[in-house]
Amino acid sequence: MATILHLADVHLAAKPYNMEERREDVFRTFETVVDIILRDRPDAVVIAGDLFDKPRPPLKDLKRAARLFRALDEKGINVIVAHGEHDTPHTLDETVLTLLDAMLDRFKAPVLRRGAGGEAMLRNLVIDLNGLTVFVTPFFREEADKRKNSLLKIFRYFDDVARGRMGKKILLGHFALDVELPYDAPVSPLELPESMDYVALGHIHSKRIRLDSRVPYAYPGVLDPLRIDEIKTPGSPLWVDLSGDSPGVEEIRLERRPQAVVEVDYNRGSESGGLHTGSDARRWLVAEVRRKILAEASKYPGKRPLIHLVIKSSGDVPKALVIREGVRAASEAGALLKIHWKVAGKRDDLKRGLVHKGSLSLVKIVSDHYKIPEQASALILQDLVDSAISGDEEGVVRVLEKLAAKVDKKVWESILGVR
Ligand SMILES: [Mn+2]
Repeated sequence: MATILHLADVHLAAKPYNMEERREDVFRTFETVVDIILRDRPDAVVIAGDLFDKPRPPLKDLKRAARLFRALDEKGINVIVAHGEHDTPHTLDETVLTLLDAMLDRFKAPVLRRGAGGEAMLRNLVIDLNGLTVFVTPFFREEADKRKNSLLKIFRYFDDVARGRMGKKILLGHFALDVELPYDAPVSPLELPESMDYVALGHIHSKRIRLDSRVPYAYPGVLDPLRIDEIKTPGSPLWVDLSGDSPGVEEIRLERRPQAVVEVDYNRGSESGGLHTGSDARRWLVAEVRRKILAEASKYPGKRPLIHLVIKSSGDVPKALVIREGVRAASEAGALLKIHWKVAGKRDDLKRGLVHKGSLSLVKIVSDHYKIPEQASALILQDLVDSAISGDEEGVVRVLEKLAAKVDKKVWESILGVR
């Protein structure tokens, strides 16, 4: 056992910006990786969480994924998958990953189950591959401090098992390390089980390769950038060579749909260059939107880039005009277009509106109910409103999940009237 392919944050069935083309992109990119796997035949493929974007992907997406994993299975490729936050349901149930595990011989996605005595069966989490042992960290939907305890307990068990074994050992898991992402990180690199040769992680969407850490670890990053802030730091699958004393890691370059950001600052148009009247400013805006989209798209001949048009303004923007001109220019240039509105002040206005509307303040209700500061409550509600306005269904789900994770099970039970 010498080489593994390490992937994470694939997010199959994601549909960024509600674009069918992007849903297809995510699958295509993954299919490219599957072709590489079939050609180069690593001893194992490890996927460190968020293989699927949602716990219940559409059946057509599940079918398409199942075909790919069956192809790998039939060629004798071992695929070990950890659950991530996107593919773990909120209820204790089977998952699409445990379903694939049940269907395929060489596809393993272990979860923490309880035995007859109610004892957690940690043994299930250790996958033996003939000279390579993969220790799969289960995903815990718990608050950071509880998660930390659960993880440390499991790491201790893994260390005990690993010490008695020959061969190479890999820890696989979906969580942040505090030095990489201080927010919501349950553990530090020094708390990783010491007997591992390599720690294959997922969750952080920008690539991190830390082979000089006490226990070498890496995050491959997101397979196909999903959000505008991920464009400049796309992830890549990692070839990990474990034949030496320390692991060697090589990034696999993938071709993806080009994505670029162009920005139009409406303030500049309305203030400078003598453009004082509203109609002059609007003419300037329309011309600028068109010019920037065409110029950017021309950098990718023969491709169909996704152009992110960011409109900045400190006041009202004629949105319909921007959308009409943007769509027209993008279609002429053969590009996909996503418009992002950065209209300053709007956020604060809305927040104030949420706080002060009469005696019933939504912000106050949420803050009382979830026992979080009003500021946090306002931000969460703002995210919810923003996502809803822009038709970002996944954004809405993310916010609701965040709220759900903060609430004690007892509270939900009382809300739902179950005992
Ligand atoms: Mn992810």
